[in-house]
Amino acid sequence: MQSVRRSSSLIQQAKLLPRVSWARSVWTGQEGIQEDDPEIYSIIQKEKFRQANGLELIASENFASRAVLEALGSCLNNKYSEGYPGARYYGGNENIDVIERLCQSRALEAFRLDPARWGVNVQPYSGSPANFAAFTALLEPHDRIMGLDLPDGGHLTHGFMTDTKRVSATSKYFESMPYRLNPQTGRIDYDKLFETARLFRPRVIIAGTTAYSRLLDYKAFRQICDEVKAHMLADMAHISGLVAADVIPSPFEYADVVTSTTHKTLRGPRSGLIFYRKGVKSVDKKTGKEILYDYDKTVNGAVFPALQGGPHQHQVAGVAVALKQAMQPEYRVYQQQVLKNAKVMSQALVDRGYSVVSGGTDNHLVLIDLKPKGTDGARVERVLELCFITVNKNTCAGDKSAMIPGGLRLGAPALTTRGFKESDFEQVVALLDKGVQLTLEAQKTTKTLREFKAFVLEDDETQKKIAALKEEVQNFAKTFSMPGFDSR
Ligand code: DSN
Repeated sequence: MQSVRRSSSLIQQAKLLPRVSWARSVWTGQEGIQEDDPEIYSIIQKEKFRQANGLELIASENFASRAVLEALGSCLNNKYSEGYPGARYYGGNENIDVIERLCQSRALEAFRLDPARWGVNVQPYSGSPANFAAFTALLEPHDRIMGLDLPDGGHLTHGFMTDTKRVSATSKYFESMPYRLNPQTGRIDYDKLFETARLFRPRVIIAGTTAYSRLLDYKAFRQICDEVKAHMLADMAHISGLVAADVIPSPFEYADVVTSTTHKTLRGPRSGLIFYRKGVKSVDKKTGKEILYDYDKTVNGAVFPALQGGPHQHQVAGVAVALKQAMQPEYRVYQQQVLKNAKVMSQALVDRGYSVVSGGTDNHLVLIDLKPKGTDGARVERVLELCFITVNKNTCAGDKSAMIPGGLRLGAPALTTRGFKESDFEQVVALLDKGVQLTLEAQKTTKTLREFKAFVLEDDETQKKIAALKEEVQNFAKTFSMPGFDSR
């Protein structure tokens, strides 16, 4: 009786399970994604269409090459390799060791670093883990750090907190004090940073930004760090491609430790790097004894075993591929074009009456403050997204909300990879401006952001205008080449 009851309940359960098609004879693992998972395949196809037919202006994005994507989608994904080359906790790493060492040596070469003076860890999964590993290496819990405040263009991981909340883990586990921009110039206020650092006595000062269009004064950071006996950590995530191409100043002359992502201007896969000084730090005046940097031990120990497990060696291989590309002459030409395009974009925006933070750009991005135009980053981002122009809303100094900030951040790297030149960027700004005009028109009848978002989807007149602009954008964008994958 018991077994009959059990089996009938099993039959009932089986009826609730999704139907499995047994038409396919045997699964081999050789099926392509189109066959194996049509649902995910079709979403990827849609994303390819979006990327190829849209205008990608997110300053931290880029289009990786086919070679990089091939490394990412390779069998290297399958391998565990906890540890470091030559000292792994798993067997079978003879090829992985070669890849990781090659990635390390290319990373040093790409940034023109002497292997006797600099080391690099290529295992961080991305920029935020790289930064947290660097803090773990340099600090004890509750030690003090200073970074550029998030609303002023710093990164979350540089220690963001509000009046009521420690938002970033950096501010939870360490004591963070922000430095800010000079409101008059829109540039970092180094005098104020120095004054605050002398009072706060941080152990680390971060020279790094995520929405700042000017060059950093690394020498000034170094002087302040020396004065207060802090480590100088440069986070070059946004600008590392420009640094590799030697078209803007490098932080390596002054910094102790340098972190980076690898997928922004650098144009590799999503991953992270930590460079650190090694060798002789100083010579003791009394004893004449050499004092060595110990970052080698602390940085590598922080990444593994302190924070991470098995490194993502498919990413490491992709980074190695991207670094090789970064040493080719055409890469320098690309980065020079990024700078030219960003400048043209900035000027075209100024010409159309936009308020560009700090008045211009020296790097790959432009930050505009939309408040003087009578709108905000959230509304404009939504309308542009519907028109296939991809941007991100961004705080400008003084903004209180990150969800409805006043600014918009625009970057040149991705479209420059697709071959956009100066006149194309003028056209991009003209299209973007149409989107802003459309936003101003559409926001007249609504109050809240939620109402606005519903209105732009429901109002016939607005929908027609969005469709027309989207068509114009797509017709323009699709004429440019698309690296990495077949888009036609
Ligand atoms: N790196 C940030 C950006 O600039 O988009 C995101 O973490």
